[in-house]
Amino acid sequence: MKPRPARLAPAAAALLAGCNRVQSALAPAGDQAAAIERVWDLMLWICVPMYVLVLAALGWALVRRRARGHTAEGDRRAAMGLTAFVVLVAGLLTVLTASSYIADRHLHAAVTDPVNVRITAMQWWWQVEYLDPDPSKQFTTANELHLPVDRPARIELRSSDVIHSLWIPVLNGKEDLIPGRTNTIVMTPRKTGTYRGQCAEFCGLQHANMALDVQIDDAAAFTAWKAHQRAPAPPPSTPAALAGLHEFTATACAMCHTIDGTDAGGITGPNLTHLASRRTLAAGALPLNRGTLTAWIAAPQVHKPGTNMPAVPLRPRQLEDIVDYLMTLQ
Ligand code: HEC
Ligand SMILES: [Cu+2]
Repeated sequence: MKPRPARLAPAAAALLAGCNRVQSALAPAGDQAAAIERVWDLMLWICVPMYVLVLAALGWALVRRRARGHTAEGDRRAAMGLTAFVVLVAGLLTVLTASSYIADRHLHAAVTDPVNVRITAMQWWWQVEYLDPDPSKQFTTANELHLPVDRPARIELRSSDVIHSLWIPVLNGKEDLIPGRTNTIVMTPRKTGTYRGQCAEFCGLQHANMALDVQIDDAAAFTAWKAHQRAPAPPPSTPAALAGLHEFTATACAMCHTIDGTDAGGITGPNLTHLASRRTLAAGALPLNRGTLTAWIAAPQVHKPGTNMPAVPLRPRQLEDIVDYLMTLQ
């Protein structure tokens, strides 16, 4: 995978994402997106020649009109030509309708042994829960979706505030997340790699900064990732990190964020248990590193104006310690 253009403005990064194939419906990495792409290809290859044909006929008609007046023989041929054209159009429309129907069957085909995930959209980030019949094996992360290759994923979609839409173009089409409703979408990845999804339904001020980092791994890497995410946060190992954990739980942070294995149990913000293992911060608004993390906590409204995370007043020392601690949350 090519390195991500970390310093570009998010809108430009999103645009480029379409070109470097991490977020392109024309570079499918899964069965459902491939079925959609087949319809797209067919439409292109039918509609482009038809368009050219119609324009050619129009040009021909314009020239002919001046060349000759109309005769009975000419009228008969025109009627025959027109009838043939109507039959052709009806036939091609039937092909397009049938292909769209077949693609739809692919998108909604039953799957066996799926990975079960629940994605809840919030203004303006994604909560991602990995479901398991055994509750002790469930865990929650945010703004990243990891899936194993060659195994279907059944994703339950919910919203906690307004209507959002999940779109991971390399895996499937769009599906709305609607408050008070549960939708589901199935994705069967076929190619490992790093991809990108994006909210595709205008949902307020930071709608454009509502991206989802998508990672398709082989089965072994996925299992290892899952086992790691299920584990509680590693205990702080340096005095600064220990102080950071204390500041985190003593200030407002813990009211909104959960860190498993600590007293922090807030649920209005993303789960931070393994924050440092993510690639991005605040739903793709920033790449994740020490500098951006510090900047984000110091002034979230500067980096994502309107975000539901307030700036919590912290002394420089407190901020440093909290960042020290959060960076240990691998
Ligand atoms: C009133 C609730 C609230 C408080 C208090 C709060 N946050 Fe947040 N935090 C949020 C929300 C909501 C988001 C998601 C913002 C977004 O992406 O739009 C967030 C995002 C984050 C993220 C990015 C997480 C990710 O998955 O990318 C970090 C890190 C973070 N907060 C750390 C902190 C720290 C440290 C404090 C204390 C100094 C704190 N927060 C205080 C609500 C809060
Ligand atoms: Cu949204």
